[in-house]
Amino acid sequence: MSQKSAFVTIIGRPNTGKSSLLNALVGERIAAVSKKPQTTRTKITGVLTKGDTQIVFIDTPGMHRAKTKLSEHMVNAINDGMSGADIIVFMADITKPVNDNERELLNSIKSKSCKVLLCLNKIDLVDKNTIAKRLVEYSSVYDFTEVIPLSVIDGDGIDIVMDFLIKNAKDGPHYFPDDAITDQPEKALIAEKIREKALLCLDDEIPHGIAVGIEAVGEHDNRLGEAVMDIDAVIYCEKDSHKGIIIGKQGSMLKRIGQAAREDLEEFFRIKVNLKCWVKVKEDWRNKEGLIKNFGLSSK
Ligand SMILES: Nc1nc2c(ncn2[C@@H]2O[C@H](COP(=O)(O)OP(=O)(O)OP(=O)(O)O)[C@@H](O)[C@H]2O)c(=O)[nH]1
Ligand SMILES: [Mg+2]
Repeated sequence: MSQKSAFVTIIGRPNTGKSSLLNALVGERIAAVSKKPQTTRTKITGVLTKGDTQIVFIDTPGMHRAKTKLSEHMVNAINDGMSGADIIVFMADITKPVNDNERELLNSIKSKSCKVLLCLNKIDLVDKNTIAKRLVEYSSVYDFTEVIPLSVIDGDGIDIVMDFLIKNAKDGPHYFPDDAITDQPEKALIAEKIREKALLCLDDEIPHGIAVGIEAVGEHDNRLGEAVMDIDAVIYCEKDSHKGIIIGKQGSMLKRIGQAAREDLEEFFRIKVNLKCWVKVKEDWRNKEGLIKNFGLSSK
């Protein structure tokens, strides 16, 4: 049987549902998803092998104007993610009109020879007229290979996206083992799950300043002879006042974040988890190259 493969990079403005699509296509929650823009900070690889075809997905941070050193790395990660793509999935939020960031991003890919699929996401939130209107709007900016309106949340249209990708895969080797779902190291996956829960629980202002470091991962058998995964994690923030909020009254917020993260980790790794979380302040870390690198967020 001949093997087929394709590198598929998902790009678009923040909060359009790129990571949600990656998770839906791969069938596992690899990438953090939240309603806050700029959730994804670095490129994240997801892998799906169906029969003779392997699709390697690259989820990227949402395109935005860089304001911190971290944002510069995020924007680099987008370009880096696109460099080897066979297919680009341009993800748009159908509830919003095309904006300048998107025009710029689309202009920048005009010179590329790869196929470009437009996914108009969140059709669960609009009527048929809006779908038609956006279709015309986006098609006037770029000559897309195909346009698929979808709702990742409802699982509506995912199969059409999948069919398009499989149809457009080319003869080529499988780059990952056929049962792989990601190339993210275990520690990175754990850190992202904890950060996702912090984003979920915390106010708008703090989340962008949060990073999660995993200090140790181990395993032991409990008294019942069950395997337990031990995780020591540190949630970093930029100010003492933020530290107080993350810990909460008598530790209530940290407990909430930790509990939600533990449940998610147990489901993902299918093992009992003993998660210990601390909070530390690293002032202005988003502008410090050393710390950005430490948190695994450097694009270099
Ligand atoms: N209503 C609706 N919401 C959706 C849909 N798909 C994703 N969302 C929501 O949109 C928000 C953003 O989703 P993400 O997947 O984190 O978006 P993203 O494009 O990866 O965002 P960044 O990483 O910040 O660039 C989340 O609250 C999702 O639950 C959809 O089909 N319909
Ligand atoms: Mg994302």
